[in-house]
Amino acid sequence: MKMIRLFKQHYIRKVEELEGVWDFQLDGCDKVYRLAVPGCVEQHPDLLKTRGTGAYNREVYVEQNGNIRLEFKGVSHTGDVFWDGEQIAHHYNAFTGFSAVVRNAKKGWHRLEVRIDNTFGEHSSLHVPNDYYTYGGITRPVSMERVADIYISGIHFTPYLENGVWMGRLEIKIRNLAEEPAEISVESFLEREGDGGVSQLFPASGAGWNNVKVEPDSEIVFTAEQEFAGVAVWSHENPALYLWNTVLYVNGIPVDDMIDRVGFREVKVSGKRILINGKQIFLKGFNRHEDYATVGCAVPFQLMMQDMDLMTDMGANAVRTCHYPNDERFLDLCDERGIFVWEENHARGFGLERMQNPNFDKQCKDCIHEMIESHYNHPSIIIWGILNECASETEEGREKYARQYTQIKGLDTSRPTTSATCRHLKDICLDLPDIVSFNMYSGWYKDVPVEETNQKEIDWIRASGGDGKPIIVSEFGAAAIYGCRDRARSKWSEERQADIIRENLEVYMNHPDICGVFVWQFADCRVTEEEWFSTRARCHNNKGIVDEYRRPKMAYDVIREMYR
Ligand code: ADA
Repeated sequence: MKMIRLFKQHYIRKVEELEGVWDFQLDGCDKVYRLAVPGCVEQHPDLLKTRGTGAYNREVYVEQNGNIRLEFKGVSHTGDVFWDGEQIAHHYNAFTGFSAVVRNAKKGWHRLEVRIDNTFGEHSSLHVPNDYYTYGGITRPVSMERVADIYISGIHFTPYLENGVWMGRLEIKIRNLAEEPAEISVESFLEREGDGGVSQLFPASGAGWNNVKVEPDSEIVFTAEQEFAGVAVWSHENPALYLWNTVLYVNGIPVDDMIDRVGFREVKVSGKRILINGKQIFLKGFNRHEDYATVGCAVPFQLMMQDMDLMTDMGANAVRTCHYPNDERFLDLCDERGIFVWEENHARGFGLERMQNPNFDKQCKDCIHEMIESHYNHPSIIIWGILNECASETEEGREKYARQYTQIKGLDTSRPTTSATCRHLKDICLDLPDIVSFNMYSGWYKDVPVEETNQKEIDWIRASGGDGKPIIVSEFGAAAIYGCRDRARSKWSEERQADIIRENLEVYMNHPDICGVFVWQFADCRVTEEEWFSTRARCHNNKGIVDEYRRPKMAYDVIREMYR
């Protein structure tokens, strides 16, 4: 399955996907493996528990002299890229992409090496032993592009309503690699997939996008506010998408292009409600890890599709990308299916000590920047989340939460923020986000009554900085081992999980202060064996509504009944 996105992003720019079989060697081992890319090294029977470093290698053919741009959608969890032996990129974090440009590559064969590292240690503050597994590998797609000296390096689209008329703010970033200045023009237009009706945008109003001089070795941004009268709106019920096509001309010659998919929708927080295009929504969601039996986190598109079909079959309208930025193809699916997305940066369960890792602040900052830079245009993303269950009960932790929320607002003012807390009755950060979210396992970790526990939590939220804000129950649920049936409905049976899910949903879906729920979790996922996670049965987090092979447990039908 050759696919980087669910639609074609370039007609002028030549793109080749480097999907296939690459050589792989673990450091210190002579054996050369032939591994699939994208893929996890753990997929190979010799490499099931790889926690180490190694190198992927392959030859690539450059068809003509010119600049080569390599894009890696995800290398887990640290990648170092070499072109003919020379390092051209370093990147930490499996869940955000990165790219590198090789200037003036010569026609012919070249050697591409990707060194990977999925070890734990001080160098890695976000990939740590956890209640999900960190694999090794080139786990998301890789592409090789031919770019001119001047090319489009990014396009952002912000839809908004002005006096009832749809507007769009367009930002088009152009990079000039050359040593001399150039004169360029940019043209942009929007079209509905399939119906070819094109609304010519620029240079309709001569918006100053013609014959602009770009200095050598620089990057400039073209911006414009454009009216879009009569467009179809993106919503859960009717997720209308548009292809936004931008073409770059140098001396009148089209030299590059970039297409992204956008949707006209507006997200607002109004009092205790979340509004999409002015209409209140109630989020009926799942927490979904990128993890699947046998393929690890390198979930192929067909299986993403199956996950989407199962979640929508259960009546979900939302998904939370716990606990890291997701594969763009899954986000493309959410755009197409009208599924609301809470996307969050990479963090799960860091106490203050882990937040004090000297790499933590920068690795979070990079992750947030890369997540928003690359996922900005997805209409399905309606909330940016950070720092799941981190040290939000401490002053030092609060400084980090505040810094990250500020960073997000600096990158995107069009979406509300939140964070899932478990610092019950002692969180000191609830005044910072637009939406307050909490994780609560009434009936599983604690046999406490759902209703009273929930009301106590909400009363405390209202009195601790969260007054007047929307509230989301970002996690609730229970574990069950697939196939474990018990008329006594004891813990770990499918019956008990179904009972706990029902009892929780009956409270959360009927509380006036709650505007959304996310079941923990969609599917069972593998966890690391270090630390307390080794107490997890089968070294899996077994709270899935389906198991790791997507086989439904009894709770599937309870959610299907209640979400629909
Ligand atoms: C936490 C955490 C999840 C998962 C869950 C559980 O809320 O956010 O990642 O670990 O608990 O299963 O206990």
